[in-house]
Amino acid sequence: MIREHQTTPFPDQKPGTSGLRKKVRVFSQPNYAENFVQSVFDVIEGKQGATLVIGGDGRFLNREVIQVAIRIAAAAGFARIVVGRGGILSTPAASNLIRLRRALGGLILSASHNPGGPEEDFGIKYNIANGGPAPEKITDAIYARTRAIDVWRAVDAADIDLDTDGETQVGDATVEIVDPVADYAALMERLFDFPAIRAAKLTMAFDAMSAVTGPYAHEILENCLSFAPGTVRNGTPLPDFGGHHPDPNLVHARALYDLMMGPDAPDVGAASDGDGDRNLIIGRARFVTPSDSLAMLAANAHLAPGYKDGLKGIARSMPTSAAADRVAERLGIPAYETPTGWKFFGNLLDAGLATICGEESAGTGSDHVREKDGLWAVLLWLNILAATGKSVDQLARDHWATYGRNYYARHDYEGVESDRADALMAELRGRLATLPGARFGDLTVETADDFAYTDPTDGSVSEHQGVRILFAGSSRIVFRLSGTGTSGATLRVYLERYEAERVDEDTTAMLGQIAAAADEIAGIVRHTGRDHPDVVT
Ligand code: VG1
Ligand code: CO
Repeated sequence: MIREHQTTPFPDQKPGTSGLRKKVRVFSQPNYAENFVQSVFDVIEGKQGATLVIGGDGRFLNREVIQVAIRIAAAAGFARIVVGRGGILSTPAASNLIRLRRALGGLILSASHNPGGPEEDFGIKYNIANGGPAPEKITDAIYARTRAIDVWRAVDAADIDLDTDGETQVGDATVEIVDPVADYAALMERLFDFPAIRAAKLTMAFDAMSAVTGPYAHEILENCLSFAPGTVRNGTPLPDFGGHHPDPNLVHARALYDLMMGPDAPDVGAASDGDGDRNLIIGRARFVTPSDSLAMLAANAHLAPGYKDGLKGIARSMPTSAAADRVAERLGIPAYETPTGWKFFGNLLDAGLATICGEESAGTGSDHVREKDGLWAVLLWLNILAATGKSVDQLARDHWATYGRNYYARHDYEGVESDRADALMAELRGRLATLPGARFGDLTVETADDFAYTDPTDGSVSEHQGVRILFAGSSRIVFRLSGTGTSGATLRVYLERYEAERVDEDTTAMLGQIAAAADEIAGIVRHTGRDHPDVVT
């Protein structure tokens, strides 16, 4: 039996860079999750008889929202609902499952790298049939629907057992509980040379950060690839990620960083985030920035079986450094520059224009799914190290000797009052026309603009995607506000400087002048009242 539940709209259900993210106490309000899930289903077509995939990163509220979503999906006409056992699916594994099962789409329950627990964050994201995040056209329609919704419908049924593989009926829908790891592990085994990785006998520390990649890493790294037991650390997903931020950067994966800089470092250090789509790569005494990692993976991808025929193109988000563009140029393939967020890569991948994509925020992936993929990046690194016999440090040095180096850092100012952050961006946008020709220390502004993107496949336009200041000599500053936070605003300032010859310098020193120029241009201290960033990555 389907029951109708009267409701009223919430005004704040606008999806951000990657789905709807809110504090758990916001999501726990009566009707809050129900309204959003129903709004998704009200907007998408073709539900009758279709398949839906549901899974999440195991954070606080995951199981409860899955039970609700199953009942609403069954009422909406889905015939089959495929759910990861225990409610677990990493974001890339969910993307793979959507494609494999020819599902209409999927609900991924995660707030990714944001912390979890009763006082922290939860999120819901809808992915479409290609396995990728819904494009803006759809997220805008979902938002519009959340503003008008007055009823949600659910099959009147009890919670189902999420922990036992097999099928259950909920109304007219069949709910299928599946192994969250098996299909994904099989895909990785097709793409990479597992025997060569085994034979290389590399040592590694992988920090799953008490988040979703634990079960995937245990199976793939320790069971399939024979890395020593204990290679995977923090390998059990916890609802509050052990009280940490599951964000694989130098601040939140500090223990891994310290290990890799110390005398007992293994060959490779790696980590992934809450939902398994980000990656951190650290060699022995060598941190690789995500922008460099994208370039190095693209330059060497042909060494892995899945990419032996080469790449069709490389795409990066606008704030990501231009290191990958130099690789594309040398390979004679196109380079694409998109707004921040994986949803902008989907069309390029579907159209066969790009094979590898990446973001400065530790996201790298390829056309094997339609999400960024943390373990995929780790495995591609391992495959390349095994095929070349080089260390991470050697590979990085050889890369810079060939291409030059893009020194790069991102400065985050977190929890800034929204009004003050908005004022900073508005003032900056107002000044853009006056900047070309202006000098800041040794730096001369060449161009300054507000990035707009026209999708080459469907012509859709996305404006106001970040302010770019380009200096003579290809140094660059980008300013934008985060679209994934749940309190206040986060100002992101991206600093970049290219050097063809001087490739072995200290990043902070190399970026000092550019950082000073960023404050002078945008008035960061004046607007935010902060004299240093909260996080530097
Ligand atoms: C951030 C990153 C962006 C990434 C997004 C989702 O967005 O900058 O590159 O795609 O998070 O990543 P924003 O709007 O806060 O800058 V994940 O791993 O949190 O889904
Ligand atoms: Co993520």
